[in-house]
Amino acid sequence: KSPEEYQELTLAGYKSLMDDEENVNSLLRKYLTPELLEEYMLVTTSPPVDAYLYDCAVSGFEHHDSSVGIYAADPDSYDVFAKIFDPIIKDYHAQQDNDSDALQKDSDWGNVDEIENLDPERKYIISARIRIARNIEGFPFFPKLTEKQFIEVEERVRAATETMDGEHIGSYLTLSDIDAETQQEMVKRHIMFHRGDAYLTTAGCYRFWPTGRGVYHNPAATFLIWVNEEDHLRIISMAPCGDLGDVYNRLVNGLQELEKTLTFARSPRYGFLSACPTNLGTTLRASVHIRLPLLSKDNERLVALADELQLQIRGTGGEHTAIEDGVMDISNRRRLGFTEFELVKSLQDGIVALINAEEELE
Ligand code: ADP
Ligand code: CIR
Repeated sequence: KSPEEYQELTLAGYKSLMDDEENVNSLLRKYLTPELLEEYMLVTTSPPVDAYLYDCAVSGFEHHDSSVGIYAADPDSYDVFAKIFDPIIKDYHAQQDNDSDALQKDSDWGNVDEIENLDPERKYIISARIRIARNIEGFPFFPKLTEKQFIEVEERVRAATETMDGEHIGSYLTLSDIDAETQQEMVKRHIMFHRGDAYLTTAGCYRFWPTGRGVYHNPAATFLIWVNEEDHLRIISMAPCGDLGDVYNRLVNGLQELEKTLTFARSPRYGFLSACPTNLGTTLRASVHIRLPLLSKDNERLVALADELQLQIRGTGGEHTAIEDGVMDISNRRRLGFTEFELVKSLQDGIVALINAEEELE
């Protein structure tokens, strides 16, 4: 697309977003002023990526119901379009105004032994999971990854998994080798990601599908790496019970192995870089699949409690899915401004509080 075409698309996208009086909640709409639009419309990130603001904001321009509405097309997007990304990041992660210092602390996995089994009697928790996002330094993020780069990223991850040891030993499956039925079944078992999130579709996440996509996992499917979903890597540890300590330990060890061969994009201000501003910082989402039948009867109270505890409730199949059979996905909402340990501990404390509230109703 020529600069003129970009300009036209940007102006039209912005107009349709601002003219929509019914959907006024996205952070993009909140912070993208006409002045910023004017300033950034024809600016690009460094070559050879040359991402425009439009490449970042197209999803929010099209989906007015977005909560955020913007992705970074490459690491440079966060600097080049700082005046739009920075307020969005601070708003989402509830960070105080601070224009010079780091918003993210150094990585700190803390004392793994302080993270425990949250439901030894297996009354409430069906499974626990922690995932982090990583992007390999020197590559753009999904909106601007070329077909060749999708393959290169896959190759690098595949090579990095070859030295995995112990319970992390597994195999890599490239998506084009998985038939549709098996893939569906893997999605249902939370082993594989699916294609189809509308926000990601518009942002260009599924270009060249299934090229370069795949999953590495051990036979028990308790340690997994998703390759080229929303980020280059999603490193995941899971357990079919409430043993968050076990999950945490396995994640930390698996990551350390990968760090021996891969260098991940990190910024002094925002911590580890991810395509979505909501994942910056630690990039960590710790969740449990949990049934709280009594608390769930009073949804307003449950939501208020979750808000107070800085927890987010998602559906059984993940973000933008429905709660099935009472199984909620409850996780830490914040990812930036805290250490990895602090966030996992906050999820642990929050889940203990929710279980106590459930038991009070019994
Ligand atoms: P992400 O976790 O990467 O932000 P999603 O919300 O889409 O993205 O979740 C990804 C997958 O992980 C979905 O299949 C979801 O059901 C699964 N999942 C999330 N939390 C748990 C959990 N505690 N136990 C099992 N599966 C989970
Ligand atoms: C949106 O803006 O709604 C989507 N791009 C998804 C944002 C990430 N989700 C979230 O709120 N944690």
